Amino acid sequence: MILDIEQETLPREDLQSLQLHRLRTTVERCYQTVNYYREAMDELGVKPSHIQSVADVRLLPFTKKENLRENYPFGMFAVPTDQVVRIHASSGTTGKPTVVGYTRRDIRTWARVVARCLAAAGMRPGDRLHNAYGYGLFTGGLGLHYGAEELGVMVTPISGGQTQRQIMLIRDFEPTGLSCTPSYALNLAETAEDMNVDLRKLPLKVGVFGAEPWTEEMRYELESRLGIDAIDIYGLSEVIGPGVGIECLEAKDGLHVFEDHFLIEAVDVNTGQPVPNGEPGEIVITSLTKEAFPVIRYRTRDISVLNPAPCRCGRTHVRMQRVTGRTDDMLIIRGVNVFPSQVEAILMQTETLSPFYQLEISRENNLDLLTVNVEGSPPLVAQGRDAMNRVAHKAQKDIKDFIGVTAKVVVKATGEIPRSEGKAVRVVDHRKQDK
Ligand code: DLL
Repeated sequence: MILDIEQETLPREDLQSLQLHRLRTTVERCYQTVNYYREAMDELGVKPSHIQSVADVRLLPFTKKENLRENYPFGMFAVPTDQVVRIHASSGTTGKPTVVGYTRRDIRTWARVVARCLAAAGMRPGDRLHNAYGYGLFTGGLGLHYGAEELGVMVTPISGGQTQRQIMLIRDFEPTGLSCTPSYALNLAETAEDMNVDLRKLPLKVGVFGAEPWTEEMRYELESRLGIDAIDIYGLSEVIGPGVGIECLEAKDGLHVFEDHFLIEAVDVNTGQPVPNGEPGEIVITSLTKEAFPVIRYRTRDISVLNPAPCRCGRTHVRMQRVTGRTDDMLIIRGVNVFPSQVEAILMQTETLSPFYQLEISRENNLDLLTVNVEGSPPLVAQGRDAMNRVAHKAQKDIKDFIGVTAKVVVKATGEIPRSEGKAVRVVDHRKQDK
């Protein structure tokens, strides 16, 4: 029997009545205990008693990252701090981090949803997980760690870095699962190849990869180089950390969001109005069971598409398409919108290129210039500069044809692009430094 599968296969009606009960409790608590929520609701003239159905969530105000920052560090907590047993924080590119807190029960809830994720990825008690997500304020390491223990999986708390040593431990401990960012998984695959360790011959069977956008092309690359099924896991510290949703092993087609804990909407980025299922929108999440740090209609800035169709795994929880990027990752190059993941897809379809790449943006004569730096495959690099330039031209043309943006592609030798140990730095924007 798969852990918690009854909750994940609830008929919609039963799920909605559970959601409504939990939503009302959450809204009531937020209103009573968090100044920010009370003021924001009062401003809209909404009272907790107005929530009569799940759809009434739309009456509630949105919460944005800025609102969390304004209440740094503990102003959004809905319990006294002596009931908070853990904090995490998201790094944030500018200024202060966003701090999130967990009660003892929150830690249990979190462990449970991550355990469900590992189960959906095919892991079972007795399996072993090599957990290379970073431990610390980032939620990846400890999130996967507690989830693995909850499921009854033996976990190696290796964190990121010391990649050669990691390969040695994978060889010696024989984990069946690997959890890390997809970019670090690629780094591990390359390092193993350099060390003449064939990961495909080891018991490793599944990778639980997330915390950054990645593409189907990258899935194929990781699956074939590691000899595993690569599964996409989603989450964000503001909502709980990893464990908001995951693909199932059966379909690998959209991430099931655990709707008994998280109420999910997709809205138009500009108007905030709901978009119909099947259309892209910004993902907005309301937590239904969190105590210390509940969130009401949190604007994730992640773009995805919701799909309520039944899944062949039997789960009834709605699926969200893999997140291709967040609104603030979107580059606007001479008026054309580009997500780094679109460039990734094109580069990875070119066999003579390796999957290590980085985008650089600069400004020349008042025009934005996008440079795509990508490593050639070792056989291409061996052929020399002319061959590398020919591939660069072809990739440049593909990027123009498929994305519509003019980019300069530079094919580099092996090892010239920095390797990732956590979330990969996909974009270096010189315009920001120049200002
Ligand atoms: O990245 C939590 C996490 C840890 C998720 C481990 C999965 C695995 P934050 O550091 O707060 O939390 O960053 C959250 O990362 O809003 C997305 O933009 C992005 N992200 C997370 N998972 C995915 C994914 C963790 N599977 C932000 N695909 C989110 C694309 C993802 N983007």
